[in-house]
Amino acid sequence: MPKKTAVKSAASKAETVTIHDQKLQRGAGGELHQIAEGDTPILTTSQGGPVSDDQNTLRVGARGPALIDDFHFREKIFHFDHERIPERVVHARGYGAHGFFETYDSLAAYTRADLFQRPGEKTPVFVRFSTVAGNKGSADLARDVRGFAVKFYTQEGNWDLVGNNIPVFFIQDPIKFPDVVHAAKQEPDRAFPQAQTAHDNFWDFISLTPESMHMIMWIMSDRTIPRSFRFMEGFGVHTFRFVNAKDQSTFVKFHWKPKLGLQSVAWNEAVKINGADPDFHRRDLWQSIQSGNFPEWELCVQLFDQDFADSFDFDILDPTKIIPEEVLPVQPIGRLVLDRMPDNFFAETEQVAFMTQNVPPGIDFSNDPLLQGRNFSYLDTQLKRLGGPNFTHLPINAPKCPFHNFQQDGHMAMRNPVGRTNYQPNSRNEGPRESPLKGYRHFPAEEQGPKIRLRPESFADHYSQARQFYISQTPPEQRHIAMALTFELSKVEAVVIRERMVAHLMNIDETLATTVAQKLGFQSMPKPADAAMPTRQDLEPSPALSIAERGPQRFEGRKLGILITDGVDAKLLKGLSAAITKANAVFELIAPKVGGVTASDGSFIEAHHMIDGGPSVLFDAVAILSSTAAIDDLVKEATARDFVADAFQHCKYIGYDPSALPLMEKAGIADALDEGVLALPGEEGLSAFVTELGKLRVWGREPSVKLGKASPPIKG
Ligand code: HDE
Repeated sequence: MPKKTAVKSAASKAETVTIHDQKLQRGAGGELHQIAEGDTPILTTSQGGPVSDDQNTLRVGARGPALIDDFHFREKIFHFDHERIPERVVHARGYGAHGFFETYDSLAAYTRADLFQRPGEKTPVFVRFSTVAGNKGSADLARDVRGFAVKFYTQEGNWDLVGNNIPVFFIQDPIKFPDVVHAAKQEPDRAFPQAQTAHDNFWDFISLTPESMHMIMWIMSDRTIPRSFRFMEGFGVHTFRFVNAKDQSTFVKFHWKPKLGLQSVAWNEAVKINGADPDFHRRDLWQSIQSGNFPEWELCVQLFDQDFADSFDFDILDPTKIIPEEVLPVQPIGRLVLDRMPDNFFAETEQVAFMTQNVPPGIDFSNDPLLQGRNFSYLDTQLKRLGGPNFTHLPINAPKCPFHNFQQDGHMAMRNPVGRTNYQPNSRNEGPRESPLKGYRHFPAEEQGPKIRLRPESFADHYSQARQFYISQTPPEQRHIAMALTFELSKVEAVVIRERMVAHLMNIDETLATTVAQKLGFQSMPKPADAAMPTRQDLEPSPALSIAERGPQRFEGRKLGILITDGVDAKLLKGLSAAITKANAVFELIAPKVGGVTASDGSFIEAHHMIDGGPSVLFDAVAILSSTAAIDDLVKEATARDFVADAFQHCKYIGYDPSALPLMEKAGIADALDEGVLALPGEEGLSAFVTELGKLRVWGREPSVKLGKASPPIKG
């Protein structure tokens, strides 16, 4: 290789070249430079110094060692090296959006919180959805609890309602939080599995923690594999207090209800989505907001007084319990609309600092021990994550109402007081003052008792509500719980842990316990786990706990995947897309090759995906619109066969035109066609077809494609 040592200036070697309309200069080593011209701003260092060459470090000779004089290189790399801040210990993977909350009616009778005083009042909000266990780069469809954290920028300070999509939690005391999180995350020696609870550590901890059984029923249900953030409920979990202007308190539990209804995916589908599009939930939120389909939730409350609390079956301070909606109705008090994506993910979604202790006057805490523990933890964690006490100076965390105090200095201080007076009382009459009337007043609850480490006896029933949740599910949902438990426990190596778990299930539902035991290959059933309190059999099922019971019965907000080929019936395709759009749903076209297809009328139809990149798991329902001429080629594509077979086994609706029947045959479903596999009607019937899609899934199909025949029962 020739060694060139001649030293010339870059400019003297530069040659102008044009590549795809881009005018660039080529340097001596063949590298391309974009040079500022006309009004283009000049690249500078962070100190404002103009940069002449951003492609080559400063060296002794063209092939010599680098020089420490190169302050531009050093600054650039220094900044890059420090781009990351610690990811959240839990809820590391998240996605956020801006929007507003609109109050329906005045709640002045219950709370003096400013945002609830005036009907129609709009309060800006920022919402961050998250998974819990996975690291920042983990996939969206992990089986996991979802965070649902809302920051309301009220006129009297920020209110953070930091909730989850599940209304109960694993533990009753915050001192166990590090343990449950350590156990759930990847095992410390091997650093896997990532974003999964299907491993020994998690189930070891859980099987030794009966208080988590209610939560286990929820996380093994379809709630933990939501179709999208838009179709999830949210819960404040703890009991809070509303406090009115007369300092009277009402207990309150918060619920978020998605306007488009609840929806989840199937487990086998979730696994495949994670491969096909690990950003499935992010993309869904991004696409719907960017296209003007703003997701919406209603904020609902359950309000109750001390008498209700005293007479209710369980302790209202216990975060492993709910108050069923059938016992105490949820009342809508306002709506949340998300209508704007952040301009910058890091600045907003990553740096947003939620804290349960951010409450405005009129909202107060109960003695739920978990809530009290959280009130310590969230401030503490922000200091570590955001690097200093001034994280409220970041725009995403700053209040949007006037604020004044004497706090000063610290790392990265951006709000710096002016003048001489930085304390009060002061005799100069300068600076802000307290307001006993407007300021936050804690509810003066009377407290007494010995200083003690003791769990209340009223927290001791760990199985009754777990059972109530299970018996409130439809048979397909119960099947999913059994399948999820089987899958998770099948990944546990220690047999004793599996047995301990099945022993707990015996206290919840014997059929569930037996089904799981059969699938795990048990030869005999273990004895039920020792219970502090026997499981109550008298709690009525609560239909509100089932997703399937409350299906939306409409396809609005959902996505149809239409597989098309050359020769597709142009009129049918046009009619189907119009019917989908009319139902406020969307569709995407999938074609055998990149680009698109030529339709029956000779027009070219652009496709959104090539079949390999658009598997049916990405859609709520599918339609196959092929042509007699193209079907032979299509059936040869393994991905096309998977498209149909997966849609079928995930219990989706499948619409097809007659030319697609050979594909059904090759996909192995031609003999199993049921009420969810529909020959597409003529144009006039298409809107009825789309109405049918509103049923979302044909769960009745599942036993024929999934669990197979029941194994013979195990003797106890
Ligand atoms: Fe959290 N939790 N948590 N948590 N949590 C955090 O705060 C904690 C709990 C929840 O999008 C951390 O900023 C303790 C229940 C959400 O930024 C940390 C306990 C519920 C988010 C923390 C709990 C939640 C967090 C980690 C038991 C549902 C994400 C990073 C006493 C009501 C917020 C951070 C976001 C985040 C502590 C239990 C919801 C470490 C100690 C129950 C949605 O402070």
